[in-house]
Order: sequence, then structure tokens, then C-alpha cells
Amino acid sequence: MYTQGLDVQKGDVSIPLEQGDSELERRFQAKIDADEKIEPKDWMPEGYRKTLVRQISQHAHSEVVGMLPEGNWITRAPSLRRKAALLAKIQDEAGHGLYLYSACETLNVSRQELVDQLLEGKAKYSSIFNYPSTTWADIGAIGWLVDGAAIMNQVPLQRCSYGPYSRAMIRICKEESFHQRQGYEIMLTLARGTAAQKRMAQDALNRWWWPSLMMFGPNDKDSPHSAQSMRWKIKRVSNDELRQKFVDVTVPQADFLGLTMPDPALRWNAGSGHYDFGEIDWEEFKQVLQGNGPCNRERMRDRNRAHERGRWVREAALAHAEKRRARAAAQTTAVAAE
Ligand code: FAQ
Repeated sequence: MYTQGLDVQKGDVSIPLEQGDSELERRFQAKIDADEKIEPKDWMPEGYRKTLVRQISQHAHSEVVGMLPEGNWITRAPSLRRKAALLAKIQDEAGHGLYLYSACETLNVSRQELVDQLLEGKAKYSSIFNYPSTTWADIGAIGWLVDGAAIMNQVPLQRCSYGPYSRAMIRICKEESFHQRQGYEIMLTLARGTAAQKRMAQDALNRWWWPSLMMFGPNDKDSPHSAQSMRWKIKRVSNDELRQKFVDVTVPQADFLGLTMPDPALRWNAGSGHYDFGEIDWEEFKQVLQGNGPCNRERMRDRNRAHERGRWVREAALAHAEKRRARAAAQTTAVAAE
């Protein structure tokens, strides 16, 4: 059990220990049921803490690894305007990673530990970033579909029961909506361009559509964490519901582009008021999660290389901070001696 702080309700710091964890858990759940936020110093069950560390750290790693497929195109963006927008977007992803690692650190885990887990290949990050970005249209498809799916998943997370995660998500969602628009605008330009450009846009859609649907995770019936995470209001909407919402908003956007979804089973169902769509290739999803996607090894190699190349920056920042600390301590001693 995570025992830091016993104040399950404000001012209530004296729950007798012999009442045990069940009373603490009851009050904790009551607070969640009342839609109150859980803050870092509040009592929380160990399972709640671990679930948050797992989800938030996987999310942070996704933002960081997610910079790699786009970074591949910075030097080849087709105009200065496109390059500036892409650079700004990638910088945003780095910032999202930082907010999320900070949110995770409020749960008694160090950023170093989490980063080490990623670099050693022990941590998960979103499956989507193990696919290659081979043409400029992929940058459009990533913004439109990957950021589009990310927003669909992240908007409900703004209401997550854990305060620091929910506040990080509010800021992140504002930035993601710009990301989605810049991607859609790239797709629109290509779709209205030459026949070759339109083909490039269609090819990108064909390759990114199914992996984007996998971003929402396994079907609800196969999702081991969903039921508990919904009870704790870490997750507010289920994997399948979010995936369906994403399909419903994205199909008309593809129609507007004049592109065809790579799914022969896709059709409007007037009875349900939703689009029906084909079966996801869960074997492919499983393979990507097991490290056998098209780019898993490349991503880990590049992330490790980038971490190594940044070593001098981290060392310089630490040396600078130490110098400032020593100077401030010397000044304090000098003042005290006067
Ligand atoms: N990839 O029981 P569930 C972005 C794992 S950010 C890899 O359903 P849960 C921004 C899951 O971790 C994209 N693994 O799990 C951007 C669990 O494994 P574990 C990331 C996946 O947690 C855009 C197991 O399967 N967003 O794109 C995936 O309740 C463009 C069982 O699954 C977030 O992380 C997957 N797709 O629900 C950046 C949002 N799906 O830990 C750059 C926050 C499932 O037991 C460029 N996370 N798994 O070993 C979430 O909402 C949830 O964690 C889910 C999964 C919905 C992803």
C-alpha cells in the first residue's frame, strides 16, 4: 500500500490503522465516485498508483518516440512554411513527454528510472510509432490520423481522476488540435494536387489507417486493464467506444479529401447511426507489441543514439546548476559572516 498521507478526505488525517486498508479504499473510491480529484499526497491504493505509472509513462514514451518518424522529414519538408510547422509540432511532442514524465514523478518514481526502462527496451510505447514514414504524405497522414486518434483518446483523459495527469492532458489537447489540422491541410493540398500527389496521399492513408485504429488498444473484451481503470476513472471511455467515434468522424473527412478508406467492409449503418468497419488484424498488433513491427529495432537504436548524443547537454546543465548552487551557498556564508 502507498501510505504517503492519510487524508482521504480534507481534514480527515486520523483513520485508525486497525480499520485497515478497506476503510481507506472505501473512502478513496467514494472520492472518485464524487468526481473529486486525487492529488499526489492523498492516500491511494498501490494498484491505482501502479496503473497510473504504467499508463502515464507509456504515454510519455510514446510522445518521445513519436518524434522519430516525423524527425525523418525535417530536412526534406517541401517548403519553409511546412518545415517551420513540422519543427514546432515535434517540439510540442517533446514538451508533452516532459509534462507527462513530471506527472509520473508525482507518483514516487524517478524520471531516470522511466527513461532507463525505455532505453533498455523494457517499456511499451504506442504501436503506431513502429511504422515507417516513407513519403511526405506520411507527415500529413500522421497529423490527420495519428494525432486525430490521439485527441479522441486524450480528450476524456482531461477528466481523469488523478489531478496531475488530468491537468497535463488539458494543455496537451490544446496543442494536439493544431497538430491534427496541419496534417489534414497537408492531405488536402496533396489530394487537390497532381495525380501523382493524390496517389501519394491515398497510399499514405492505405498504410496508416489500420495502425491508427490499433492505437485505441485491444477490443474491450480483451483489454485486461479497462474494467478497473474505468472504476477508478483513470479511463473514462472504453477502447471500442473511442475507436468507433474516431471512425465516425474520420470517414467523412476522407470523403471530403476524395480518398478511399482501405476497408471494403466499411459502410454506414443507419440502424446504429455509426459506420461498420472490418476486423482489425490483431496478430499484426501483437507482433508490433512484441517488438516485431517494421521499425521497432530502428526506433530503439535511434532513441538510444539520441540519448547518448545529448549526454554532454545534460552534463553541462548539471555542472551549471552545481556552480550556481555553490555560488549561492558561498554568498549566504559571506552574508552570515558579516
Ligand atoms: N500500443 O488493457 P489495455 C500520440 C497495451 S500519444 C502499444 O487496453 P490500457 C501523440 C497496454 O499498454 C499515443 N501498447 O490497456 C503523438 C497494455 O499493456 P501492459 C499514446 C498498447 O492501458 C502523435 C495492453 O496492451 N497515447 O500519439 C496499445 O487500459 C503524433 C493491454 O491493453 C496514450 O498513451 C498500443 N496501441 O489502455 C506523438 C494515451 N494499446 O501495460 C507524436 C494514454 C494497448 O499491460 C506524433 N493511454 N496497449 O503491458 C491510454 O489511453 C491507454 O493506455 C490505452 C490502452 C488506451 C492506450
